[in-house]
Amino acid sequence: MPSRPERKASLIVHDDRPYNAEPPLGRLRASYRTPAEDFYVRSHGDLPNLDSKTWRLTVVGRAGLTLTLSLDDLRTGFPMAALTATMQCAGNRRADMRAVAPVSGDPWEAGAIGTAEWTGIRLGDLLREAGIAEGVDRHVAFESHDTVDGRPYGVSIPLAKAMSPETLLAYAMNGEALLPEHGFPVRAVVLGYAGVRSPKWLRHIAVQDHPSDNPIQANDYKLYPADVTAETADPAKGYTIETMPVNAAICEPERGGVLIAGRNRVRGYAVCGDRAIARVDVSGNGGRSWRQADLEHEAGAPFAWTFWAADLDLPPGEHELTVRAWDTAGQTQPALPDDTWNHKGYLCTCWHRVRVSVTD
Ligand SMILES: Nc1nc2c(c(=O)[nH]1)N[C@H]1C(S)=C(S)[C@@H](COP(=O)(O)O)O[C@H]1N2
Ligand SMILES: [Mo]
Repeated sequence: MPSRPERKASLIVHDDRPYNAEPPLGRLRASYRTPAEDFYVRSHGDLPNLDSKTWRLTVVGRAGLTLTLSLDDLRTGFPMAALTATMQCAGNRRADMRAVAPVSGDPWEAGAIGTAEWTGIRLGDLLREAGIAEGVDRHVAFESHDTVDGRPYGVSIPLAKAMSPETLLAYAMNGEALLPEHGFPVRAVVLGYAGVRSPKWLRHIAVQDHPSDNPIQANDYKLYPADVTAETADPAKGYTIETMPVNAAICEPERGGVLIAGRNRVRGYAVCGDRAIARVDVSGNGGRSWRQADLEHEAGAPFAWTFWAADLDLPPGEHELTVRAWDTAGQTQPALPDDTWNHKGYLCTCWHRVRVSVTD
């Protein structure tokens, strides 16, 4: 495994502190399971440096029942669970929205996404051990070791999602211990939801009858209408971002690339929170005509992205390549970033457009 500075040097770094970085898209498309060192890093505070030997997780379950667990307790006390799944930041592709009008936050390109095999235990198994049964109108609140504006990072998810088999507490990524920047020693992996609901560096879990009042949950990661500004935003009225919508990106060629006229292979990813991708359309002329991409589905990875590839015959000149995916509910993506623009720049799902020059 490359060292931390080496890993950082090979990513596109948006900020040093907090550390935020994404891989170049060509590298992202190179392997279905993203190597941990190529996986985007999104952090809100400083990266904690934790010792797995002294690390403990506290879980407040049924009234009066609190569990304190070591990493060994998790490994040996519960059945192991592994799932290949995609994690994606709600701010993925924000750069495209920023082109319409200013938005807050880092200008992520389409690399704030990655897919890994996550290994750990099912959160539901742990909650049952803590005396929790399925229930509506209840929430599972997490707290982490990193601090954001003087408070621990904290979010919550509905109890039903926490109890579902696709919600894990993971201690390994692609068969190896988590890297420090991805949440060592243990993080939640809430598949199909925006990355923000998958807290890293876990330290505390509580089942309660209201969502977390932590600012990350209560104020941030809300979807607002286009006419709401930073000044007028009322978090109580914003929609809490959970399940991710259908999205797709062209990874190769890259924006501004120079190609040779003739047949060119275009490759990328398509993804949808908790549904499968049914179809991917690719265009060599900005969406005036489309052709079908070949899809690479992975059996047994229902929460993971679909890789796609298509050959386009491109004459000399300037061209706009674009892609749109369809999910199994027949839903597709808006054409323009204007269609879903919001001042936080979340959930940018417009057709991904890549301008290239084609020479003889
Ligand atoms: N404790 C903690 N967990 C966190 C965050 C964080 O800053 N602190 N960032 C969240 C966000 S917004 C995303 S998109 C994912 C990113 O996970 P990664 O850095 O492993 O790719 O982690 C989530 N979990
Ligand atoms: Mo995120």
